[in-house]
Amino acid sequence: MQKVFGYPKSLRNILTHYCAGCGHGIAHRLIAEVVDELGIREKVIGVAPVGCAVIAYDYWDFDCSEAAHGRALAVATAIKRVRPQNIVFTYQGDGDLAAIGTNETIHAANRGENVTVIFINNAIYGMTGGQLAPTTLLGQKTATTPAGREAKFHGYPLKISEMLALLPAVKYVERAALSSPQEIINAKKAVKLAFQNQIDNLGFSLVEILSPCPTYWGMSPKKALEWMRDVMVKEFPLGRIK
Ligand SMILES: Cc1ncc(C[n+]2csc(CCOP(=O)(O)OP(=O)(O)O)c2C)c(N)n1
Ligand code: SF4
Repeated sequence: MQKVFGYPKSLRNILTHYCAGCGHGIAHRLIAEVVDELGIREKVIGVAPVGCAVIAYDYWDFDCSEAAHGRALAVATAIKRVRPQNIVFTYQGDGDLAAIGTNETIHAANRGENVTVIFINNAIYGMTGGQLAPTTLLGQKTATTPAGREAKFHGYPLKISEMLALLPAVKYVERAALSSPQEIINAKKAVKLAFQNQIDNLGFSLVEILSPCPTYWGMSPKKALEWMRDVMVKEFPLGRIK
């Protein structure tokens, strides 16, 4: 019988620590599938973030490093410059990439480092208890904005992808979502292109992936998918930005 579906070699078959309905596990799998399909498992080096994905390296079956909060792109820059033959990517949440790591993110992008960035935007700090993130939506209730985010006090949701797309050294930016099977297929295509660009030496590529956090959105997994589709994508429109 022809085999039509299998477990990615780059993903370990172990129990997940993520909450029910969390998007991190889906995003991990997409990366594992892409690494397998591109045949780069022996060359790839992932840089894991802080946040709920801090132990992403427990799930991926290829080489990984860890980085302190927000420093993933500094670590990735160093690895890629010392070992240009490797394929280097960072996997970062919005707190990691767009708050504490804003400096590293902007300057690595501005230098056009030939690395791949997978940016998981769940509009909240997951690991530390659901505080406001730069990407939290206006009106969204979090542990630190119990009455909802207000522009006057907390600023507007930060659109990192649109900001980075303005930089001349940035090659590719796309926003995808894990809100439906079709969107997950689109997200995988974007992740694959972001890795292929690095293989082709084209420079900095970033894929932002909107990802559900049912736990700190205070929603069921099903409602979280609906909220992404009906509300979140209006603030963060999907598609290729650059
Ligand atoms: C330098 C530093 N400051 C603060 C923290 C605490 N901390 C750990 S995870 C986290 C938030 C992570 O949120 P995000 O990046 O959005 O990832 P998520 O958990 O939502 O996937 C914070 C503030 C830390 N680990 N290191
Ligand atoms: S807290 Fe949110 S981001 Fe963290 S594992 Fe749970 S659902 Fe995922």
